[in-house]
Amino acid sequence: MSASSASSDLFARALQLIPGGVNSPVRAFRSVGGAPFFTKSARGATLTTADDRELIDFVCTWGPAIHGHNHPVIKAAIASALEHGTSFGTPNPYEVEMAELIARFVPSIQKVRMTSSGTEATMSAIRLARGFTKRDKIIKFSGCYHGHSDALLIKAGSGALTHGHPDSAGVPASFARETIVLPYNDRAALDAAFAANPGQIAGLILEPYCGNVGFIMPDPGYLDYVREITARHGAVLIFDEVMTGFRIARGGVQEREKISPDLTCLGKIIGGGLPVGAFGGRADIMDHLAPLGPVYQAGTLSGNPLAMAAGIASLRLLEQLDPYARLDTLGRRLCAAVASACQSKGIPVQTPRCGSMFSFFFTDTPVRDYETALKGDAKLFSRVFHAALAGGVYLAPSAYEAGFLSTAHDGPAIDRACDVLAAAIKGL
Ligand code: KE4
Repeated sequence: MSASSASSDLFARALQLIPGGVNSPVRAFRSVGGAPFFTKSARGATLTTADDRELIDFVCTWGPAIHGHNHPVIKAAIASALEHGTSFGTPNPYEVEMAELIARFVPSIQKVRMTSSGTEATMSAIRLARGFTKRDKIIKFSGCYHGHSDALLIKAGSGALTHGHPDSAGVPASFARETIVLPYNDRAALDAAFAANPGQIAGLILEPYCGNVGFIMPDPGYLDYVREITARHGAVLIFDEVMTGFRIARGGVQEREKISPDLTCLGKIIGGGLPVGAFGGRADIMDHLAPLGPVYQAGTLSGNPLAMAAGIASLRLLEQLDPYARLDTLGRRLCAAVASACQSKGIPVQTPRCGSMFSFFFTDTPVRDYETALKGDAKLFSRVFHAALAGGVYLAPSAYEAGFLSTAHDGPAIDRACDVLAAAIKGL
């Protein structure tokens, strides 16, 4: 679908002053082709574009909108906080309530520090792991994306993979040398890395369920092995749950898998749609952070009262509604509709999913890591993307992203989306 006049006019203006016309690369539609639409409002499961098109949204602003867009309870919480101001630069009551909620939802988090993005959270967690262990090397995994800090933009997923630059320019070789990149779901590679770097690995960071190379889940026992080998070698285990936190389960993947990492990175849902990130975990590690310890980390808007109020409302709604079974039913319906339509067309497809997080890989090879994810037919994905968009359904504009559902997708939205996606595939 080419953007119609309003969006295309906005895009033309944006291109004059904003690189690629976007403030985050994956929004640019470069891997699926065509020009992006602009959104002027959002409510529930729906985006309203600048062209007055209504789209059923399966990006959910990349995860935060688990209750749907502009939820009245979250909106009211922001409005109430706004009465008292937007930013104080001092501690505020909301930060305390957020810290208590996070600690209650995620028991492995004994202490937590707020940031304003997921990137800041993971960047800070890496620095903390290095400061705590006095070691330099970090292990990450191909296709995992942890935001755009230098140490982690190596064989990264999400927009880096989408645009074919998993290793970003501008990262000095000396930095990259300290990052060891391993294949996900490969125990032998873990053994080899620790054997080759005895006493040098400060930490290991991974998306416990990968959401930035499409959606990939771990082999049975893999995460237990990661936990065991990092403990054995004194490396800090960091779960990047920026995307999966509070989405896969109330306590994230670590609750579902019953594994306690040393540190956890969070974001998205805990901001209720406002800028946010957080990292937390073992108190003996977190107490190395300034002002207590030698690892410096800071942020003007960390713990911002509006973001905290929105996040608190979002977490409290999760506690009140416990929507996970409902989200799982919705996700199952959507993936079944796609799988059935593909089967009727003789198109091979994988539809990996956990609850309300999913993706579609057009391949008959089971996808279990970066290499097998690349076997998916990205061109076919683009055709499905545009056919769905023409029908009023907005999927993530990349074969290397996860899709998301919200509680607002229940009812007419999921019915229509299943019909549109089935028709899109059958019409290929
Ligand atoms: P932010 O800095 O974008 O708030 O968070 C970075 C980040 C860290 N860790 C994980 C697991 C993430 O998924 C992300 C960001 N996710 C992408 C979506 N793939 C954000 C969308 C974008 O880059 O525009």
